[in-house]
Amino acid sequence: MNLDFRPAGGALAELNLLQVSIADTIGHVRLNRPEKRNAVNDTLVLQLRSALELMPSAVKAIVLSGEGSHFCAGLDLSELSERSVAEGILHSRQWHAVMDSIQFGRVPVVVVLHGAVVGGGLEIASACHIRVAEASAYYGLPEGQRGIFVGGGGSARVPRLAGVATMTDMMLCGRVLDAAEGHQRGLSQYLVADGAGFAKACELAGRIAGNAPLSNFAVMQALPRIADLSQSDGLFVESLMAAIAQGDDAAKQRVRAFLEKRAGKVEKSQ
Ligand code: 1HE
Repeated sequence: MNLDFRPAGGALAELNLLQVSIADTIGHVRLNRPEKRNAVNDTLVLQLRSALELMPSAVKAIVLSGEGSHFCAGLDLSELSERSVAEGILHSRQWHAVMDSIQFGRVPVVVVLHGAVVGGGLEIASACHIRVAEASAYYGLPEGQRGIFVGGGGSARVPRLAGVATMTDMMLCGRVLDAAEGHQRGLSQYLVADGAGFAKACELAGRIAGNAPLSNFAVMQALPRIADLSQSDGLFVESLMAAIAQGDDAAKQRVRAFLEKRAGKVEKSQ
């Protein structure tokens, strides 16, 4: 997919630890601190939230990636040393707010993973909706070795992807999963060759951007919440969401297009 990404202007251009560009309905946010392996300091985590919030309304899907040889080395450990307990809680809650702004934001985020996806880097990845891993990607939670615990939502999100046992192994034993193991355990939905991740992510973002906005909204907002409910409550919420989505004009037009043979069929991927 050949998209003409152009650097974003205005307030988005001022986010100095990110590179933000836009091509039509797709926004691209790149972590841009390669000299520190995209380690996430307080400024970077807040800029990430700002980038999502400031995206123009024409943007319907976002691709997130990392500059340099690694996606993200996790929390910037140089900022950790002098925090009190209370400051530690607030810091973690700030990460939670930013990760929620990814997961429950306005548009879906497709993340491209390469090299180290560790600690807070894995927490960011697990807050995104679609994970495309390149062969070089590897996953670790070195918090166990650093004497700390995950604080950016990892304990809630990583087990939902890969299971409590895998996360326990990663934290207690320092187990590092390569791209193939991570894929097998559910950390990525797509596994591609090195260098192919961005194009794949753009292709997927293009498809997502072409969906009816209310369908994307339902998938982002309702699906993870239904998964946390009892089956009975979840099914009731599903009925509400289904009725809201199908009542929308976009749904009516799309269903009519299919019935009038103007819309694509469901076909096997190549
Ligand atoms: C950093 C960080 C960092 C690199 N905080 N400065 N995360 C970790 O425990 C992972 C720590 N990082 C690493 O294991 C390695 O850096 C990598 C495997 C990611 C990359 O290795 P490499 O050889 O390519 O780079 P490097 O030489 O280790 O690092 C380059 C520079 O980035 C160097 O700084 P310099 O001034 O000496 O050039 C490193 O110090 C710096 N750097 N990673 C600070 N993480 C919300 S809670 C989440 C909790 C966590 O994420 S804990 C896990 C933290």
